[in-house]
Amino acid sequence: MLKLLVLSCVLTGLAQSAADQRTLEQADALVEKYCPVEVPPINYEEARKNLELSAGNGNVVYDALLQTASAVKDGETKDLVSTLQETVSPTFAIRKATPLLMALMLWIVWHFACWFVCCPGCMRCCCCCCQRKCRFGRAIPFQILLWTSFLLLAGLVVALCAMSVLEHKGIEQGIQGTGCYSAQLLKDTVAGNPSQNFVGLLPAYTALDNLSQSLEPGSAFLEDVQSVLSQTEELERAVNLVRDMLDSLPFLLGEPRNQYPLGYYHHCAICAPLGASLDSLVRLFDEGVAFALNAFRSEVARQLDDGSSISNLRSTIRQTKEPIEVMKDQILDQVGYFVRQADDGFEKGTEALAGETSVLYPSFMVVFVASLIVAVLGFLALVLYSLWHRGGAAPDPVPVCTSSAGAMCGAYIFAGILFLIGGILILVSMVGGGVCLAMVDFDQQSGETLLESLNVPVDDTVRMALNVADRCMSLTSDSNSTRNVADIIELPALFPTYDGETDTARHLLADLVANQINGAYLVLEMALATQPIRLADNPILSTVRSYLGNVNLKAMYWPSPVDIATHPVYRLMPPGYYVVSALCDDLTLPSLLPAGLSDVKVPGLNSMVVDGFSTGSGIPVEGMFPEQNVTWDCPAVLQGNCSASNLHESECEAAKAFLLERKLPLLTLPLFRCRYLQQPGAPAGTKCDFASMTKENGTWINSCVHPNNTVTFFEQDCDISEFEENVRSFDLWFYKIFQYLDDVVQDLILQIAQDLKAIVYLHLVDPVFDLLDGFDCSFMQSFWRGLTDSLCFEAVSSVQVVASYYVWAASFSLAMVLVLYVAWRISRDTTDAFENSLTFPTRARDWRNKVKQRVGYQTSENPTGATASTAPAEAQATTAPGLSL
Ligand SMILES: *[C@@H]1O[C@H](CO)[C@@H](O)[C@H](O)[C@H]1NC(C)=O
Ligand SMILES: *[C@@H]1O[C@H](CO)[C@@H](O)[C@H](O)[C@H]1NC(C)=O
Ligand SMILES: *[C@@H]1O[C@H](CO)[C@@H](O)[C@H](O)[C@H]1NC(C)=O
Ligand SMILES: *[C@@H]1O[C@H](CO)[C@@H](O)[C@H](O)[C@H]1NC(C)=O
Ligand SMILES: *[C@@H]1O[C@H](CO)[C@@H](O)[C@H](O)[C@H]1NC(C)=O
Ligand SMILES: CC(=O)N[C@H]1CO[C@H](CO)[C@@H](O)[C@@H]1O
Repeated sequence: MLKLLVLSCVLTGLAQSAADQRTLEQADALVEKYCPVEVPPINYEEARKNLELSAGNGNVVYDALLQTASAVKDGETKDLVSTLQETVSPTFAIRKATPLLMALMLWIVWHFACWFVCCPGCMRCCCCCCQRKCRFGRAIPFQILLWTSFLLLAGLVVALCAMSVLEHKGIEQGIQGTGCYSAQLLKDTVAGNPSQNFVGLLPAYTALDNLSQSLEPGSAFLEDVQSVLSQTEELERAVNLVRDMLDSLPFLLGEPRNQYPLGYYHHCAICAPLGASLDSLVRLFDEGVAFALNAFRSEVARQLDDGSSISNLRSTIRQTKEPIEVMKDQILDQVGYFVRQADDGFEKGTEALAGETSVLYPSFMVVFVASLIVAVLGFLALVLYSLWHRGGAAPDPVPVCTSSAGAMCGAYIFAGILFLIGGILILVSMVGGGVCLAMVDFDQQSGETLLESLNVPVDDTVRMALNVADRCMSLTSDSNSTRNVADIIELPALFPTYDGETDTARHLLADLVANQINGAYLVLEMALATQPIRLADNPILSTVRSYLGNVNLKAMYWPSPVDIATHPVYRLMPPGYYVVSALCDDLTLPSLLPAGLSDVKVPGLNSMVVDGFSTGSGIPVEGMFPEQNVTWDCPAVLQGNCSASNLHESECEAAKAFLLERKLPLLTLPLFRCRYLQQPGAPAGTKCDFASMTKENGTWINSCVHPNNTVTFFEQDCDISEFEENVRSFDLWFYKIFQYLDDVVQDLILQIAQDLKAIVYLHLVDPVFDLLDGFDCSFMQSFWRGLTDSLCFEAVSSVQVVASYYVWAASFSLAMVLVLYVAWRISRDTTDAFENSLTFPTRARDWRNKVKQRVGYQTSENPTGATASTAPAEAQATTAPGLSL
């Protein structure tokens, strides 16, 4: 059962990708077929004005739709028609509806007028008044007027129809452009567009798939990483050792009991400056190659070796794959319409309008030919009129009247049809213009409003899609804001601080792993470029080591004047003794010490008790006792009676008390805290001796690092000599551990900075960054601009132009009807005037006589000349109804 399920999944997957492939191929073919389109340069301002004009003041229908929607949302009952009635101004409605109304009117009038025009009998019944013999009909000025107005109107009609033929190109190009840009969009979206920096949804999907595969436990990538990590483990050991030793010394020096032995009124003079000078060594190490190298290695290990962050990344990738697949399917589905060759595709849908099967050109040609025919008919009618019209002297020959009537009816029908077509086209361009304005102005806000008004629920997914569309496609969106989908798409945050918190795809994909590793590598690169690789012989280290080697702590514990000055007894001690150290002898401190200590002459206890000394400013300070009156064995014995002192007795007592109670204990009691490295594997409290750490046959042994690559320390109380030894030991420690570190770095630098970096970047960092950078969706704006250019600014505006041409042509054609009507009317009136003496019965009798004559082949006299013209009139009467139907 499970197998079956998996099989069917795989099969649908295959089938789907095959269908996708086919659609892509069709898109390719369509791009070949339709692209490139030459869109003539567009004056957007003017084109927009035209669109607004045809869509109505600020897009009337669209506004009405939105108003209706908001009204319905507010619970009012309202429909689109009533909103339209409220919002549309009467002038606008009249302007849009006039051509159709004209067509309707002409159609109605036809039934009353044209047969009536063409039926002489009725004409006579209605307009007896008009039956007269016009003399001016032959007048030259009248004829010139007639001809000029006719030629002008006919010329205009034919020219307008000819110009409208040219417009078919705009419509066809617009539709071709729509096909081209849609196919291009589909192709770019799914397969990618390197020139516009878009990777394509299919490649993106594949890349994510590859990525998640290489992150599966046990993948070749992870195994490679593992092996390099284990080969370079020693670096971590060395760096941890150095790091912790560097931390340990400040601990030692900063320990309060070492700085101010509790209650002993002395402070450590070297501790603070030594700690400060250590800072530059710590900085050297922290910014150095070894540390950066280890940081990079540890970052890789942290991200890839331990399960949680890699499984987070895997799940993020899975999450990202989903919307990408949905997007791909949506695009293939929606835009696929423009590409599919099936019956419901765009190509089939527009067959009639574009391409070889287009009926646009033939239809425009038919209209044009019809206009020519109408013009030629009118021309012929006027020629006949000019040739044969007698100016009322005699009845015109029959063709004069019939031809002008025919031409007139032709022009009339033509005008009606053109009004109808033009009216329809105006409505089409009004709706098209409205849609186009909405497209041109599209942004997230308008998209949301439109969806709401169409009653489509706008949830977070739709909002995200709209946001993407807004930033990617909208022609009005801020050009400075990002066009990278990875920055736009929001996914549920990995560690949300509140319910429903989201985060951009870029953060989720990159921040987790790639950014961290990349950041660590950038630091390493920086260190490699600017820092020395070896540190053991670095001057900063040498300085610190020389400080450490020259430490003499007994000479560096100095009385704390403030404490003494506030003590009830000690405050009587002469201030000259404030500079006396805890060392028995005087000492001039070595010059290789931090400033403030180097070359300082420090008086010792002997000078204080017996010898005296001079301060830095040269003032002599006497010893407490004359030599013969004291028993002094530094630091064990001090016996002297202050009554035999060099000082006042009280001063002497104070100094003596201070010496005995606060100075001598410093030298003998375990007042200090020492800090030792724990020997790995030994009972707690076993010191690890730096002497045992040696380099043998190229490898370091006994480095005092635990198997878990850390070091541990322990502390214990100690006297000042041990403490001094403790501090001084760091000199040699630093020498050895930095040697060790340098050796390890030298061994492993290539493996980490090149091999490990190459593996991780090839399989993880670069793919992630490439993917994220390859999501620039600017190509969608090109699509949208191309689509609006071709569909709106070309096709719709061409339709609009054709519509106005036709309406004008129809109007001129109607005027032409008037001109022909004048000619016909004159001719008709003259004819009628010659007939007007005859009543209907006489005409009937004549008719009978004529029939008799024809039947009997007899010639007989015509009673009057007028009857001769009745026959043609009758003939016309019989043809007229035919025309009128
Ligand atoms: C995905 O992996 C396959 C083979 O492992 C490789 O051929 C293909 O180029 C990779 N695709 C991407 C986008 O990395
Ligand atoms: C876009 O950025 C440029 C420079 O960064 C700035 O001069 C311009 O004002 C910004 N435009 C907008 C619309 O923010
Ligand atoms: C110090 O000397 C005085 C007299 O010189 C004497 O009275 C006193 O007892 C002596 N003090 C001590 C502690 O010996
Ligand atoms: C170092 O090498 C020498 C000779 O090659 C050998 O005798 C000695 O045992 C080696 N020492 C260690 C610690 O391996
Ligand atoms: C490493 O091992 C030592 C000794 O076994 C132990 O004291 C220390 O806590 C360990 N450190 C870590 C980080 O596990
Ligand atoms: C100041 C004082 O008392 N000095 C005495 C020191 O000791 C000698 C003898 O040892 C005396 O002579 C001094 O008077």
